[in-house]
Amino acid sequence: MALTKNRIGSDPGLYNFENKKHRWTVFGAGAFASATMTLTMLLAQIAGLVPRSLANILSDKLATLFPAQIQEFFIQSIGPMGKTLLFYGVLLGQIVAGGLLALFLIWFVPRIENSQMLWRNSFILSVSIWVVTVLIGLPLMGAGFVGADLGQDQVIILLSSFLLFQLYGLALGYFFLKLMPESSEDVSVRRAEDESDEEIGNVPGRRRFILGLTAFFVVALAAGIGVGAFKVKNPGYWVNLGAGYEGDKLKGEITPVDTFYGVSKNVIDPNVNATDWKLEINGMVDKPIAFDYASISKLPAVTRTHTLTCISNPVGGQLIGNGEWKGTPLKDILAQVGVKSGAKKLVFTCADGYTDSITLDKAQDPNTLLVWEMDGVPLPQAHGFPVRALIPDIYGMKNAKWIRSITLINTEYEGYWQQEGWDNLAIIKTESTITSLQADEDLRSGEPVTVHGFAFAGARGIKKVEVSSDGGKTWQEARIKEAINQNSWQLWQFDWTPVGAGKTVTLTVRATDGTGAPQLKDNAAPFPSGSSGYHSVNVHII
Ligand SMILES: Nc1nc2c(c(=O)[nH]1)N[C@H]1C(S)=C(S)[C@@H](COP(=O)(O)O)O[C@H]1N2
Ligand SMILES: [Mo]
Repeated sequence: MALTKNRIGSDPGLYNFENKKHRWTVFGAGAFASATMTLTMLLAQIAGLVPRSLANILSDKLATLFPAQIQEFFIQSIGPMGKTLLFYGVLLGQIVAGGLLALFLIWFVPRIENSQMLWRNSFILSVSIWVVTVLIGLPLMGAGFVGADLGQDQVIILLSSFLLFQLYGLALGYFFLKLMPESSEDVSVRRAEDESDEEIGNVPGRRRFILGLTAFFVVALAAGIGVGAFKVKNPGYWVNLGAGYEGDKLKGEITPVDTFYGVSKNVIDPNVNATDWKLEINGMVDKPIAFDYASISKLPAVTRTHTLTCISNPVGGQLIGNGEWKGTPLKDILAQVGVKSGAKKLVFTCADGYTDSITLDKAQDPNTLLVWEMDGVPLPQAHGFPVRALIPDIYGMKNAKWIRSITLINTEYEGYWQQEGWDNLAIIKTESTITSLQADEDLRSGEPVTVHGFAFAGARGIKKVEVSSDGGKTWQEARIKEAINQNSWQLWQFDWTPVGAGKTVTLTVRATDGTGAPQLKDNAAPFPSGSSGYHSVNVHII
């Protein structure tokens, strides 16, 4: 006889756990309590009440424990899924941990005399796990002592995690009372005397309650994750392929916003509220300044096309897009704050905890912008609302989104991806891609086709694009369309008449950048400095 109201000596305790039989019930109460907390956490995040949660911080940290090559393998193979799966794993782990903590509690306090004692112990447990999380968990997750490295998020994360753990404690007490075979004193006394545990455990209402609750949490958590994925237009995916491709066809010179590729380290991107947001420019400056949304969007603005591409983009890949952005040159803001002599780098710190740096030289480039509009609309959440950076000639990685501060420093700096071994200069390599032909497409012998594509060499521009239809023995020049802007890709066309029905032909493209340097021929994987090699497509002549 165990969990039921039971007479032990003369003291009728509410629960006594000396019988180990009901461990599953105890575990279940803890898991349900944790599921309640997890669901609330997810909803608070989707609603934008909290920018990130401990689950995000933990899954980010876990991801970094994989060697960079393995991370790269996951990005290339299951790109959109890798980080999402990891995050789900953390949520599941959080629910299991809630169950284990309930077992820990009854191991520690094997007899609970009355409901006051139950609530008191749940409270002590929830405060203790918060204290342990803050003092030990956060530093282990790389968030610093008491979350010191969480920047502006420190207070909200400490507070929200405290409240969430309290919710766990309350829910634990509730589910204990609900799931124990009986909580009403009279009934349980009688049952303890008259019936076996099995019969009590089989009370039909209890089984229905457990099944119903399990179904509720499965559905609600799945819905929460689903809504989160939709609401943050970049579906929270690690990588959202886009590049203005439809199938393999490039849609146009300017990539529509809804097909613009997206890359973020987050499963759920930060939902920044423009009214509380501010951007601080600080560090080695004469007059630190903070902009709010209204004041930054009133600064003198320029509109520029600028191609963004990810350092993870494989040869011929879709992590590239050309946007029309509106914002202000960073150098004008630097002139306003006054850069102290000796400053070497600028560090961007973002609402999702992401950081990266650029050199002061790059920051002074007239084409380095802080932007708040993309293709005529306010910067979409997925692309960094309210403000992101655009850095000419440098891979997307350093084009920080959701920026909250820009700090001038006189040392080297390694940002989020550099700590994983990615290149800290990240200069865009010259690339050229065939976009109008599908792999293994059939083309009629003797019928002329126009092959299309783009070429991009960062700020260096494109001097020449050539196409080969004989495996690189001979090359013919393609026509290049003039760039809209120095930092935008260039479209090219090549007229070609396939001949010889039955043959398979490989079309290959290569470009020469504005300085006369040829595109690198040797294949390189994206890690650590960006991919290289020629893009080619096989077609069948019929
Ligand atoms: N704050 C923040 N900025 C970020 C990232 C991020 O995860 N967090 N990802 C970077 C990477 S790797 C790339 S390629 C670009 C992608 O920008 P896009 O999603 O607007 O295309 O954003 C960069 N800026
Ligand atoms: Mo990227």
